[in-house]
Amino acid sequence: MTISLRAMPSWLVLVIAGLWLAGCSPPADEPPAPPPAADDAPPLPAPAPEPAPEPAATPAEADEDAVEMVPPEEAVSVDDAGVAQVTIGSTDQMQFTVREFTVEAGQEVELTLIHEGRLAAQVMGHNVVILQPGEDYMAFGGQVMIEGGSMDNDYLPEGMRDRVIAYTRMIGGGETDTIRFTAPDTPGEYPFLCTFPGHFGAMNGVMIVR
Ligand SMILES: [Cu+2]
Repeated sequence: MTISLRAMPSWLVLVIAGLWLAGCSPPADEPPAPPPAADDAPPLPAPAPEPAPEPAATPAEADEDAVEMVPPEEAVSVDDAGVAQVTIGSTDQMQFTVREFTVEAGQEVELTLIHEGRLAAQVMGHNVVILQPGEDYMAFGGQVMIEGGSMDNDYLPEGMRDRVIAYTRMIGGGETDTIRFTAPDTPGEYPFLCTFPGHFGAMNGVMIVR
């Protein structure tokens, strides 16, 4: 365009200049273009990760903490020599697997205590102490500490042993102890317990002699 500015009125020059400026440069007060949405937009909720498939609980896992109890009628087997074989499990959950078993009066008994747990005897020791009839396992268990029970005497103080029919030693996780004794000639109910401090409330049972 070859228009001489001199030929135009000065107001027209200003108008043309204004239009030219308006077309070429953005007005100063125009808000800046929004930044790319990725930086500034409210974060979209992250897509939920695929839920990991729940491992199917096998019966063994589901019952991991449950103690497999042995019913009284299955707790004793008599071997070829006529000896009553009794196996009592014990656990880190402070439980016996056998709470009742029956032997004949005067029968030879071989009793095995198994500690099925992992904890040491100092923290989760177990024994089986079978008491004379008429003894109360709660009273007996409570008296053990008063009479000087300790790991050194298997929590069975010397002064209390005449109230006992038979007893195992105090064992820890993975250990076993087997004792052999003759069942009393007198039929009756003979309480048993673990004498580790605080265990007798949960760890007790009865040997029935018939
Ligand atoms: Cu115990």
